[in-house]
Amino acid sequence: MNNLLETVSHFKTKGIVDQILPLGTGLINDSYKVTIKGDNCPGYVLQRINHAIFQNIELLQKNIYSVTSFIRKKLEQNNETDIDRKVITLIPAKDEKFYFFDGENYWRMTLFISNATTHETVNAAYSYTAGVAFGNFQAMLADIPDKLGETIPDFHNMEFRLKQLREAVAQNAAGRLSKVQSLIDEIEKRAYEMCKAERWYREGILPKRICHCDTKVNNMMFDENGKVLCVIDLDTVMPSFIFSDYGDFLRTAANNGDEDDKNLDNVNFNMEIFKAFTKGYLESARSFLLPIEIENLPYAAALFPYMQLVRFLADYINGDTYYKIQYPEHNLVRSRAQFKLLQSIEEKFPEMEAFINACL
Ligand code: GN1
Ligand code: MG
Repeated sequence: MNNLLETVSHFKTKGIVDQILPLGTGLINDSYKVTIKGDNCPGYVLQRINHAIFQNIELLQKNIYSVTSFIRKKLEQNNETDIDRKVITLIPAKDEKFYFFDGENYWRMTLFISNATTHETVNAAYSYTAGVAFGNFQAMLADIPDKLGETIPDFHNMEFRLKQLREAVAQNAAGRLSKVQSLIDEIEKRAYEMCKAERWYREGILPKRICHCDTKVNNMMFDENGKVLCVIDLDTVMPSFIFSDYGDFLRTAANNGDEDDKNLDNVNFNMEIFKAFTKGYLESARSFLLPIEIENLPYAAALFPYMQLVRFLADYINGDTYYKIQYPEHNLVRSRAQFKLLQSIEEKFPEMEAFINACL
């Protein structure tokens, strides 16, 4: 706590720190809740930014500032109340920067969002509101004047992720290749089809828009009545295909099992969640979506478990250098669970297409 306390002292916080405790289950950054004595202040979130992964902290924090200040302005224009719970508030450091570098680590602080919860699983009603919220998030950012950079270049570029996997396979750094050959064959069988968004982008028929790019269900804050307050974890907000946000939410929320479920019988695609989320998303995003975007929502639902499979498996083959793991085979278990989810989604394609058509 002493070092953390020292770190906090470099930011323009108010009040006297009471406690600093670990927060959340993210696989990339380390987060802490900073509570303040008395009850005038909701407290803060302190985060150590993983700068092996986010290599341009200046750009990262500039993106987040652009996005949060733009959303805040829109909320103010709409006369919304309780704005500090509906958008993230960055706390500047004493030198006015939105991060602090201690010579080794980069840190940032935001206002804690009080009386809000995140969920690892959601029911259909929550998924519907989440769909509306992500559609709104994209719609709100449609006319942002600032040009956002890619905080992780090629983050959701499927061709690039496959290239990384193939490089990992060629190097076989951890000697794990023989264990995963059948998964690699399954990946390669689907590779051409899964890269179609990149091809359409080059042909000029599929646009990039500002997306969140990490719409895991636990990156959304709900209030006490199950209403969505805001979207958190804005590190990856950048130009991408809308498939990113639609697909990654379903990957996590519509999985009956866990992302890293060891029991593959648990892992199945939940059509009730799919329907509720899709209905909400189309209601708020339909006005700006192109036909090619709408028609390919089922593809998006398959693309994200596929991409996550490729990323987890590459990390496993590389010897676990990217994602935090809890046990040695964790990335392999994650990979298998993503593959099972992908298979379950593939079986449901016709049903998904029929539902989307019925919504229109
Ligand atoms: C990471 O930070 P977190 O845990 O919400 C990852 C996502 C993956 C996800 C898999 C910057 O998200 O892209 O989908 O893990 N974020 C980054 O759980 O790589
Ligand atoms: Mg997260």
